[in-house]
Amino acid sequence: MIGKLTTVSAILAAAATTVNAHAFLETVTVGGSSFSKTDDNTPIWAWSPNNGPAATVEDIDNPNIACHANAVPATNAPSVNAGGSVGFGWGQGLHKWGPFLTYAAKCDLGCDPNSAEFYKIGEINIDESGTWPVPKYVDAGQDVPVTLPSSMEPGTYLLRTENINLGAIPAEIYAGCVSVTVTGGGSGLQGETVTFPGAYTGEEPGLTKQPYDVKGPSDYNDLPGPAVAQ
Ligand SMILES: [Cu+2]
Repeated sequence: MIGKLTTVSAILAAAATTVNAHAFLETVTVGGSSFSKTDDNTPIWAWSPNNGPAATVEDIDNPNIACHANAVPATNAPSVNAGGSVGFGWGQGLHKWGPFLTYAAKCDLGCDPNSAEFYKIGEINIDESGTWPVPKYVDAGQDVPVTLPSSMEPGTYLLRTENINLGAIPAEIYAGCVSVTVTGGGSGLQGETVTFPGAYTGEEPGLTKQPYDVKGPSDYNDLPGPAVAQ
């Protein structure tokens, strides 16, 4: 009996671990200041922690794909210079296989993330040594970085950080949003814009690739979404 209970407990513990193998955007570092999602003045959009991805490739038109479930706009947009960096602090528990993408849309506080026109401004792929960015940054306790293009025109932006989990069937998309005020800058990003939902069909090679087929960036050179804007 004790043995059986122990086994059941072990199974429940394993199941709990599996369920918790999901994570959300918890902190952000903007212009040298760090904010937590629980801060009153956080620029991180609030969301409902539904213990799952924002969307999957079978659920690709889910509006939650923009900024996670039931996202609510932040009320603070801290300043950062165009050409500067932003660090996304994802919680531990993201899956190991997949890239990080960063998108940016001109979007005032209170804007609708589903109608925002996003440029892609960053991609972090598997590296030449075969290491994906989750183990490289998140599991190592480091922020996932993006450098804001110096061409960005000044204004309020919605930054969207996205992690794709190629290891699940269907593949999962994790997303979080942050509002920032870009200062300085240039005459505007050049490139294609997309909306979320709308950016992906779910059938892109970059969303359907099997992780065991990816040993390095040459095996995964078709990340979903538009080219990185200049
Ligand atoms: Cu998962």
